[in-house]
Amino acid sequence: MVLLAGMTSAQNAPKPSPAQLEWHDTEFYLFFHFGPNTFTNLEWGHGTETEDVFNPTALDCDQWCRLAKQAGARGVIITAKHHDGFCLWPSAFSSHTVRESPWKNGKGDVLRELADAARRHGLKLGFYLSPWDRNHPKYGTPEYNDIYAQTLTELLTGYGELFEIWWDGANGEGPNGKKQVYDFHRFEKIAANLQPNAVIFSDIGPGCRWAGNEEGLIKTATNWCTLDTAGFQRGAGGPPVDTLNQGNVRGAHWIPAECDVSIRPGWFYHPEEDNKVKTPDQLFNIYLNSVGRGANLILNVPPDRRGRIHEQDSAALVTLGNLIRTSFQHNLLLGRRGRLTDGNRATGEKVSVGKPITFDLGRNQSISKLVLREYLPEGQHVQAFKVEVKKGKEWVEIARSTTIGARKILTVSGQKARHMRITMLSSNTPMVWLSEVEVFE
Ligand code: FUL
Repeated sequence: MVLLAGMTSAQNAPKPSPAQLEWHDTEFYLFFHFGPNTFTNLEWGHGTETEDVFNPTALDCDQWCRLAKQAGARGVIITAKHHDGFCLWPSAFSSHTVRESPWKNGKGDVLRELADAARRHGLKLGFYLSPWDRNHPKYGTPEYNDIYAQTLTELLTGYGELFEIWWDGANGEGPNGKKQVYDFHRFEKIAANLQPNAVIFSDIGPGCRWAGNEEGLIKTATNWCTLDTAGFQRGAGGPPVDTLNQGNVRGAHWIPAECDVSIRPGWFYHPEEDNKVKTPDQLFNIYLNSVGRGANLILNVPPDRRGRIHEQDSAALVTLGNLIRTSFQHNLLLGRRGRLTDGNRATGEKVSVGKPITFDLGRNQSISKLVLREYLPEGQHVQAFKVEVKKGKEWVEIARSTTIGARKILTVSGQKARHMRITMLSSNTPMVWLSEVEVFE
């Protein structure tokens, strides 16, 4: 086959691994920032705090998971170790852990409690393990890589199957601070061996990428799951934030975006922020502009000093869950046009660019949301598309957008129609694969 300049063969285009495909289906999960900062009221603990500050009075991981389910989340990720180095489990490679704290007389393990609760509630589990460590005496020396590798191994072998591992790029060491040269290659190999189904998050993957902001948003309609990483590093050496947000058209690697945001201004719990919890409408808008633009959403909900999700946050989560459920409850197209409407993301149909695909809703119906999904096992190819409905004899355009990927949600409130057609306007390849088209009232 002869390729025109700038055209990628569908065969050569990057495609998601089986682990990434599953990750795409996870879509929305909660993040829990919990540790000494919860008690000292800091965002970045210094690593010098004494372990006795950590003492939740009524830790209840079942409550966290119950709320995650009610919010419509499919997984949970916790800060096993944040930048202060404190380990929420009794790690053999640190003396700054729950074991040295008064909580449960040093016999507790937050990760065990969360892992058990997550399994009881059918939620996937992931761990954040900060590379930057302000406590560990070996930080800044080659031996710290051994410590990190051993610590990672503990996490990957002790708590069952994980779906994601979170590597934060932040490092606040000043000009005279310690400089760690991380052996990320070694850490990636350990993860691939011990947890092949876990996707690694960092600024540049390899499993998924930071979306370039902490507002939880894909900021324009465009979001490619592909990214060029050559010449870039994690942390300060990452690609420009706009590139992280949009990805690269025909990028070399499948590294989809994950949007992170906190339900409160801070990542950790601060009592003075109890009245600054985002409203359900704000959260739903974030959902539409992350999951609805083909990214995954990780929403941070920091447990308080009791070790419970605060009442303000839990109320917002429950209403968010209701908004998501009711908005996407009745797919008016379900079963109306073969594979594209079979409700099964594991099936797809090949579609020609420029040739409209028509849908019949059976009768005149109100339409407020459209959902399109590309068939990801074949990669991501659509650059632009439009949606029209029939008004009398005329086809009238009601929406036009760029990229589809894992999921594109379009809000088209106030439309009424029976016949609808969708046309792919441009793409990386002459044929594209779609998986689902859905219409909601
Ligand atoms: C940042 C960190 O520095 C924050 O404390 C928080 O963990 C956030 C998710 O990532 O880089």
